[in-house]
Amino acid sequence: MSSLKAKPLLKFAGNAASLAPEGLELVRELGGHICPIIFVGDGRSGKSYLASCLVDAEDAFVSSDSAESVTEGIDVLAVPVSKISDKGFGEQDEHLLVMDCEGGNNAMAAIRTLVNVFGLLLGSQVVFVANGMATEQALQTLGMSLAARSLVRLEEGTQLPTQELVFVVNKNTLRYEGSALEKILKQKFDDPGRQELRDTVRECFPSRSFFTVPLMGMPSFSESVRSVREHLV
Ligand SMILES: Nc1nc2c(ncn2[C@@H]2O[C@H](COP(=O)(O)OP(=O)(O)OP(=O)(O)O)[C@@H](O)[C@H]2O)c(=O)[nH]1
Ligand SMILES: [Mg+2]
Repeated sequence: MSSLKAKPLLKFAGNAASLAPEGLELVRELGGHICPIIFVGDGRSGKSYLASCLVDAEDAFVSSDSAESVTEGIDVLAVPVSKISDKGFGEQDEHLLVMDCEGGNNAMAAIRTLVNVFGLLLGSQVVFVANGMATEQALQTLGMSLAARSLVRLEEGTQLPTQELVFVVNKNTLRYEGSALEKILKQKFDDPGRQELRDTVRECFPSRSFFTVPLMGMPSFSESVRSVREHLV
C-alpha cells in the first residue's frame, strides 16, 4: 500500500476561507509540467474514493460511508504521471495535481460555492461526480459555480486554461448511453433558465466526456473505474 496522503489546501474557520500552508508548499515545490485535476460534485457521491482510485492509493483522500460530509474545503495531492500510468505515459517531472473538493447538495452539510469556484479556476480536467443519476440539480450546481467563476477578474492578458469536463455518474444503477451528457446538453426547453444552463456548460467545456461507475461489488465496477482512470491519466 502506498503512503500517498492528501494535504489540506483550502480550509474554513466558520465562513472565513484560508489557504493551508502544507498544501501551498506542496504546489510551490512542484516543478515541470503540472496537470491539475479537480473532483467536484454531489456530497457523499464518492469523489474522494474515486480520487484515491485515480492515484492508486486507497487512503490517499479520506473517504467514509458516514451520512455527514467528510471532505472539508479542498485537499490536494501530487503524483508523478509516470508512477500511475499503465501505458508508460509521463515525462520526467510531469505531475498530476489532484484536488478533491467538498461536496454540495448534501442536506446535512454546508453548501459553499466558493470551493467549486476555486476548483474550477484551477483544474484543467474537471471531474464532476453525480450521485446515482445525472440530475438537473447536478447541472445547476455546475452552472452556478461557472456563473460565479465568470465574476472573477483575471489579470490582464491572463486566460483560463482550456478545460475538459469529465462527468461521472457514480453508484449508477441506470442504463446510460455513452452519449448521455451530449443528449442532456442538446435538449431544448421552453424554460430559458434550463436552456442557458446548457449553453453555459457547453461553452465553458468545449471538450466533454461521460462515464458511469456502478455500485461497488457489481461485475463491471473495476472495469468502469479503470476506464475513468485511463481517461484521466
Ligand atoms: N456502493 C458504492 N459506494 C461507493 C462507490 N464509490 C464510493 N462509494 C462509497 O461512498 C461513500 C462516500 O464516499 P466519499 O468518497 O467519502 O464521498 P465524497 O463524495 O468524497 O463525500 P464528501 O467529501 O462528503 O463530499 C464511501 O463509503 C465510499 O466507499 C460506488 O461506486 N459504489
Ligand atoms: Mg470527499
